[in-house]
Amino acid sequence: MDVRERRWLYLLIGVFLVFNVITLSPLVPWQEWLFWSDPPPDKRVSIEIENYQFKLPPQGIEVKAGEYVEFTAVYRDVTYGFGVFRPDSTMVFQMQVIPGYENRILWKFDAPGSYDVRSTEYSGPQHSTMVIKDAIRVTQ
Ligand SMILES: [Cu+2]
Repeated sequence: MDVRERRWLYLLIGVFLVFNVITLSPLVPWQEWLFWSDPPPDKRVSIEIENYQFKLPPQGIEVKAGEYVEFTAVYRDVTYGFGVFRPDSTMVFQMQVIPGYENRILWKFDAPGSYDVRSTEYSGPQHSTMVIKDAIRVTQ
């Protein structure tokens, strides 16, 4: 390897290391969530799906902005998606849910409002009906 090539290689390795140290560092003031963070959930919400029907908690889903919510989804027949959307149809988050497992996601809502739940994985001919408007209410 040529000396100039070796210098470039070392420079690139240095840039890679510095970039990763900075972006993974807890010293970065805007870094709220660290890769190794494992906060305990403030609230747990169980969701079941079978035969193209979401079974949400009967009392509805009401959470507070800023609290950690653990969504647990158990799907009984095929692979569905669990997606949460804002009223303007932009996605907040989604997870693919494998049937027969307890699929978990931890989320913190930043803004109060009403959120829709949709299946985000094509699951068959009734997939497009899998929408629940205003399924999650996030309060201040
Ligand atoms: Cu679907």
